[in-house]
Amino acid sequence: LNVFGQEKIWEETPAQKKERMQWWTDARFGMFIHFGLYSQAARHEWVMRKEKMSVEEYEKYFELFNPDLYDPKVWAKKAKAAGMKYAVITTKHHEGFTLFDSEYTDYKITNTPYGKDAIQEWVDAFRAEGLKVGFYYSLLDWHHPEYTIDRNHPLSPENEEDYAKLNKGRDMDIYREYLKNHVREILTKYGKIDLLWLDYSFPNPHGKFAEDWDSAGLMKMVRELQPEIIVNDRADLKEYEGGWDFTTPEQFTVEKWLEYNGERVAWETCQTFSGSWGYYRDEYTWKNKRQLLTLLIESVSKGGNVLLNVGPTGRGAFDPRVDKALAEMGEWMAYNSRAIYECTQAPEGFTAPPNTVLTYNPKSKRLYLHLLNYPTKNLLLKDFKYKIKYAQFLHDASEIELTEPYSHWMIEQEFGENDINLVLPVTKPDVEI
Ligand code: FUL
Repeated sequence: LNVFGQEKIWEETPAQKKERMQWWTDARFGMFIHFGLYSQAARHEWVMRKEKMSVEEYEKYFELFNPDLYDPKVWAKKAKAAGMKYAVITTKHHEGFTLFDSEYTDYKITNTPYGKDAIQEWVDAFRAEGLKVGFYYSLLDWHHPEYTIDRNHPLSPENEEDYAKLNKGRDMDIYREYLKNHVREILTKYGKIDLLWLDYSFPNPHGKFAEDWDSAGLMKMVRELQPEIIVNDRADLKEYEGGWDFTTPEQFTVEKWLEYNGERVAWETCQTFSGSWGYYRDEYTWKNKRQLLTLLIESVSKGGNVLLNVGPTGRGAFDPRVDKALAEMGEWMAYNSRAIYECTQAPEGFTAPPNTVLTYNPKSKRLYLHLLNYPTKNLLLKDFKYKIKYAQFLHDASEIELTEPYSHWMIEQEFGENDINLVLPVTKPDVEI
């Protein structure tokens, strides 16, 4: 039994867990893909809920779905070029439509004009580029007739009393079986799957607790089917050992590494370019290159991953704004990914100087100092003197001079016994080429 007095979901030592998660911890950067019927509405993946569409109204997108430009080989090449090491695709989002062929529903891609299972091809394409593959699966389902109508549901009523009426005859037992069958399908039909991203369980007055999904039973099945799989934390299971492997701060800048029950836990922040996860034609609030790179660097400096989302269009292609952002990140990664992959926060005792961020590779014992604002010539490294041996630029491996204080001014400027000075060229080298 576990600390909650329940039967243990999964037997594994912390060392085994660390090993199972190693590729993911080293990878640091992945691509999230939100692709579904909502891609055609092009105004948010929650459009069904936001505009309170009935199942019948929404089905127009099902009848039209034909992503003729869908070529996951192109997507995979772009992800790889951006420096991403894994990818996670929505096999079913809250709308209930499946991108995979399923025995358990007719509301699936093979019944649209497109007519083919999109997932096998996707897995093959990303694997071929050497990326790890993950599946997102929504526990919520706004299409299934047995699924409880709650506040998030497109059919949610104005009045509290009407919930009971509307839910009369809806049977979550049936839905629970259905979702389990789906998860079994996606974890058995496509070979080895590296990651499962379930979404989401937040307790609310109308249900959606772990019992609604039989989360413990679901997780046991998942671990049996794919013993090496890595699973996120959105099924409302309390147990870090077995119940979930990493936590998922959404659109959130993590200030400090995250803890659970007093222990440090693995985390991955998922982030959009512009706000919406599904393709949103008229959204113009895009993060720029500096924001995206800073997000990645800062996340790694706190021991976390970034899962950056792309919402392909209804025709199955990436928006030019996505291509531009990915290419920009790729240019930077081509020279700087050594400061990202396998890296984590700096060891105890290192404090980043102002306007800098530190990342550290514990295997190679390299410390990376990211200069967010390029300083004028001298940068004081407080308390670094006896901890570092040598300094060089990352982009061209050229040596950077390290000096003792060389003027009275410096000595008067609180230059301590353990400090050292980094002498940078006055002109910032063009590290992005
Ligand atoms: C949320 C979902 O409701 C969003 O649509 C999106 O999938 C995001 C990653 O998770 O909880």
